[in-house]
Amino acid sequence: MRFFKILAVAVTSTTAAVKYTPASSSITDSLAAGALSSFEDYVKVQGIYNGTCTMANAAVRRDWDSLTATERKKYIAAVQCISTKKSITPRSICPGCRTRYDDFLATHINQTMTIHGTGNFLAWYVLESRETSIADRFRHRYFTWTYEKALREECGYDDYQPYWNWPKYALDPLDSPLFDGSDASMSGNGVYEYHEPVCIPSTSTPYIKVPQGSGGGCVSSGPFSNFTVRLGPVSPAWSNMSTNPRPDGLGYNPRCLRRDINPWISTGWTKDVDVDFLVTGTSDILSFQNRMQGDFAAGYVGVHDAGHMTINGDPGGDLFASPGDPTFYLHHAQIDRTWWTWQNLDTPSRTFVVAGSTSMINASAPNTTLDDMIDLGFNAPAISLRKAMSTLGGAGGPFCYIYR
Ligand SMILES: [Cu+2]
Repeated sequence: MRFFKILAVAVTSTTAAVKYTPASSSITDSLAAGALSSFEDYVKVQGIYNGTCTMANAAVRRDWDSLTATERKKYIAAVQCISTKKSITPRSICPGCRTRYDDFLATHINQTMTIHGTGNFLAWYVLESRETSIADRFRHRYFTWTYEKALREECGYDDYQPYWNWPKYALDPLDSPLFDGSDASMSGNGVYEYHEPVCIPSTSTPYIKVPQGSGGGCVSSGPFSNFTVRLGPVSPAWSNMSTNPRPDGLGYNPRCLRRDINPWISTGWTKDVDVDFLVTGTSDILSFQNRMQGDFAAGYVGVHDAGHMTINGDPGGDLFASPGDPTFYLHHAQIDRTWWTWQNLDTPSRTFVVAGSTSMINASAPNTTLDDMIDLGFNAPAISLRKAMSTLGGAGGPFCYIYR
C-alpha cells in the first residue's frame, strides 16, 4: 500500500509536469498600467516630444511570463547570436573580449569603475556601498536599450527586451519559466557547490547574511549550460573563484556560468508588496532611489540588490561583471520599468529629475545633473542624462518604448 502510494506519486511527477502558478503581481502591474494611462493623458495634452515617437508606434516591452515559448526561444536565440558575433572593442582595451556580448560586459566593468571611483577605494566602495549612484541606474536604461538594439540590428531579433516581473516568481524562482532549466528558459540553477554565506554589504559589516541556496556551481540545464563567461570576476560574491589575469577584470578568463538561485532573497524583497512599498511609498527621486537601493543597516535589501542576489554566483553576484549572466538584462528591464512607473505616475514633475552625488566614496564629489554624460564605450555614442529621462524621446533622447 505504502509502496503503491510512492509509486503513484513518482508516476504523476514524471508524466504530468505541474503547471507553474506565478504569485500575484497585481499591485505592480496596476501601478504600471496607471503610469501608462497617465503618460498617455500627458502626451495628449502636451503633444509628443519629437516628431517621430508616439504612444502608438512606441516599442512595447513585455513580461517574460506573458511571452509564448516560441517568443522566449526567439529572445534566447538572439542572446546566443550576440554571444557569437565578433567583438568590436580593441584588444588593447579589453584583452579578454571575444564577442559582442563581451563588449557590453566590458563597458559595464569599465563604467562601473569610472562612475564609482578607482584605486584603493575600489574594493571598499564595492563592498560597502555597492551600486548606489542613481546615475548608474540611468545609465542602465541606456545600456539595456543599446543591448536590445544590438539584438535587433545585429541578430535579427524582431521583438523587444522582455522584463523579469519579480513578484510573479518571488516565492519560487527555481521552478519559474525564467529559471526552470527548460529550453524556453534562461537556464536553471547551478549544480550544488558549497560556498560561504554572502554578506551584505560586506564580510566586515555583515548586516545581512544571505544563506547558500541549492546551487553555487556551473549552470547545467537549458540554453545557457554551455555559455562561456570570459571577463571578471572583479568583486566575486564569494571566495575561491577563478581569478582574472588583470586587476581590472578585462583579461581573458574563460569559465562556466555559475548561479545560486536564492528563494530566501526573492521571497524577502521582491514581492508585490515590496514593489508597492518602493513605488507608492516615495514621492521624490532621492527617496525612490535610496529605497530601491536598500538600507542594509536596517536589514532591508531593496529590489535592485535583491534581484541580483536572487541570481548570485559568477558573474551574477559581482557588481561589475553581473551583465555576464544573460538574465541581467531582464532584471534591469524590470528596474527600468519600476523607475518608469514611478516617473509616469506624475509625468510632468517626475520625468526630468535627478538627485544625489555622482560618487558615494567622495563626499566632495559634485551632485548628479542632467548634463552629466553616459558613455557606453564602443557600443554607442555618449548621451546626456537628460536624454535618458524619457522613454518617449523627450529632450531629444533616442528612446521610443513603453512597458505593458
Ligand atoms: Cu544592477
